[in-house]
Amino acid sequence: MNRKKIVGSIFVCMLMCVTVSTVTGTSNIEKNPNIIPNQEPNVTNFAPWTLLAVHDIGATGETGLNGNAGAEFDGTYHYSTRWASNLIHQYDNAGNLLDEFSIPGVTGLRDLAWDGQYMYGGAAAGQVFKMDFANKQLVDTFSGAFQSRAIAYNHDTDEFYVSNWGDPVWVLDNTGAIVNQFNLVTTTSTYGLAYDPDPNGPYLWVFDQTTGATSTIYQWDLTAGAFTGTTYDVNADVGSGIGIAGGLWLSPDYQQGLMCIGGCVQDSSAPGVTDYLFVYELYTTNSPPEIPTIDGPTIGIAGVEIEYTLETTDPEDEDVYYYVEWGDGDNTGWIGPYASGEEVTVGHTWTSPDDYEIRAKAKDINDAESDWSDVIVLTIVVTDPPSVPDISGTEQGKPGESYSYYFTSTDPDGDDVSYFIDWGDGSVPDWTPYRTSGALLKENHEFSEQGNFTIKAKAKDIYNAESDWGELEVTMPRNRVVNRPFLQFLENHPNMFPLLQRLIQRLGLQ
Ligand SMILES: [Ca+2]
Ligand SMILES: [Ca+2]
Ligand SMILES: [Ca+2]
Repeated sequence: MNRKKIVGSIFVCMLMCVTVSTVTGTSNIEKNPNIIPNQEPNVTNFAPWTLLAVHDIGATGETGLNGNAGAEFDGTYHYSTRWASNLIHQYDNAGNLLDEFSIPGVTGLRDLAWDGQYMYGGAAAGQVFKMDFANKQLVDTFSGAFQSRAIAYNHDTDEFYVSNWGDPVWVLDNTGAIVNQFNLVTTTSTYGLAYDPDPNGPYLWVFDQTTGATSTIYQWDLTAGAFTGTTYDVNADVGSGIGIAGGLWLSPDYQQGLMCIGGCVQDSSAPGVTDYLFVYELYTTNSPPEIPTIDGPTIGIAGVEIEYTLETTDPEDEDVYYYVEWGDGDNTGWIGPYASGEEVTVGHTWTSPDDYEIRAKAKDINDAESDWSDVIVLTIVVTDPPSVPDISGTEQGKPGESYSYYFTSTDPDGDDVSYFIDWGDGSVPDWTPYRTSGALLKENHEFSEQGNFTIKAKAKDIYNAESDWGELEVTMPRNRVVNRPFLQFLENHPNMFPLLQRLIQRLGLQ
């Protein structure tokens, strides 16, 4: 991987920035004033960090001003905060500025964190603001004996990590109460934090300004409580090469199948240079299948198999397995694999009357598992099926004429009944609406062809208990319009066309 691969015109722009920059004076850079002077961390870049995007959001870019520091991505939009103001900026995925706004009661935001609904951040002080960016409202403020410049949200534990320069990393619960803290020790200028649920971790990524590596991302192993040695120098790819760390985020939603890490490089240490948002591919992810749908009856009878259909899709289109709990202590185990999107039918038989909760989940061939589906409550009853339908009506008729037929079935439990009528002539059979047990059902039917037909009907009650088939044989002998004068001619000349006459007799036309 070529980590120096930079995209199109941005590369040209950055080259220009480098050539025009001279390191004189600062404007609104927020550099850690407490950097340990002689600390030179050993920075080792590792492949493959592929740079996916760089967006100029500073003096020469979208906002037109430097001082942009915090950063976050909510799955749809990028955000940056301007630390010495109350300004928040929203961008699309192409880095275009969409909105500039403020939230009443909030100023001086640095790094941000996103919990899937709310945005969190602090002003390098003992508060974390819980904000609704969509409605531009302050929802809550957590206060405590911590300092929140850098912030990350751990969605696995519903906790926050906050820190400020070389302070400890404080672990806050979802009310802002401190539940733990630890020291990063070797880095002393933390500006951005991001949580990484990597199964090999979990990790906390630290974006730090420590001297000699002023824009470097470090990987901290939360289980081991130590840096892993994995680092990345963003200055190698982004901006003038003299930028300093800002906010940091991590998201599986920037690009399907990828865990991406992004942030803001504050690059305002020299006139003419600017601030950047950046995004790197961190590693590939595998998403679980969608929560499966399960469809089928909510009522049934003991001892008769009931069928349900399952369906899901996998974001990577991988084959999937299903697991169904039947609510009676039985389950299907993992069944499959099936193609993503293929409808699968499974059946089960319950032995005793009760209510049963049925639910299903799915996993892909790489063991990424969905959550459980909604529950179907199945009521199992004991009931007898309706009687075999009695069928009556015209047994001899003509094709093309409509005749009435009558069906009756009685359910011993008095349950309503539905009839499944097969006319035997190739027309598509179907269940009728439910009607009172024993009530006469009248259906009109027309046989379009000549012949003998078997009308068949079965009945079911509201619990799907089915009767055997009832039958009625009918015959539709003839109804032909024929050329009478021609027949009469043949009759009058019996010896003229003997073969033809015999044939006509055979066909029953005469
Ligand atoms: Ca963050
Ligand atoms: Ca998958
Ligand atoms: Ca019944």
